[in-house]
Amino acid sequence: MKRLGLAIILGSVAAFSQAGLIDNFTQGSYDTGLLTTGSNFQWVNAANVPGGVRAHYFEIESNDIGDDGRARTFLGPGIFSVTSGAGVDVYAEIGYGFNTGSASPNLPLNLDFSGTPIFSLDVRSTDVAVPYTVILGSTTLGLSAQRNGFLPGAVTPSMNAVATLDFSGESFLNDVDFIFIAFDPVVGGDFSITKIQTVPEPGTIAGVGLALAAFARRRKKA
Ligand SMILES: [Ca+2]
Ligand SMILES: [Ca+2]
Repeated sequence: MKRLGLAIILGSVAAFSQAGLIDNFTQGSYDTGLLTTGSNFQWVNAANVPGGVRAHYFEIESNDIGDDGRARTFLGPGIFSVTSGAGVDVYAEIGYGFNTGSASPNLPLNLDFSGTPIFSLDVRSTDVAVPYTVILGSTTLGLSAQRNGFLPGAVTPSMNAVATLDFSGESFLNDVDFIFIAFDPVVGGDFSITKIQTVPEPGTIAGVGLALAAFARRRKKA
């Protein structure tokens, strides 16, 4: 992480809520406009995301030819989009559990991901694969875990592509206080995502399906 710091702050445990949808980008518009240098930090109010605030950080890492970069969260279409011109290297972060104006997580979300330990992104478009990092943590328990992956390359909207990272086995998933996601596209790289959610392990879903099928078979016999 570069700007959204993750200093652990002890907080009190509030009411826990079940996880699932984290963000579908239908609330809280954000647009850096064209940047050729420097960085942009924004906290956007979005009532339907955990904590009600989506923290954004966007940075021009390097720029060879004076072209432009852009980070957008569109209101309405439901897209978080990062684009960069040829020769421009950008970096973007999204955070939840950060109060407006704070680069450290200080708005404990108290989410329970224990039944939905798979962190899932709906990927609308990419040109080339995009390295990304997700950090989940509990400020109450002083624990966090990081996973790294890639958004697949050459994604188009009709592909319904999904990128997942597995946090199962982490001991603090019943008290997730902050969510941090960093995207580091290569030079000229673009991507857009439409949904962030946590989902059950595939085996859990299959198990439920098998149990239902067995139940249906028993009912038929009876
Ligand atoms: Ca907590
Ligand atoms: Ca980059």
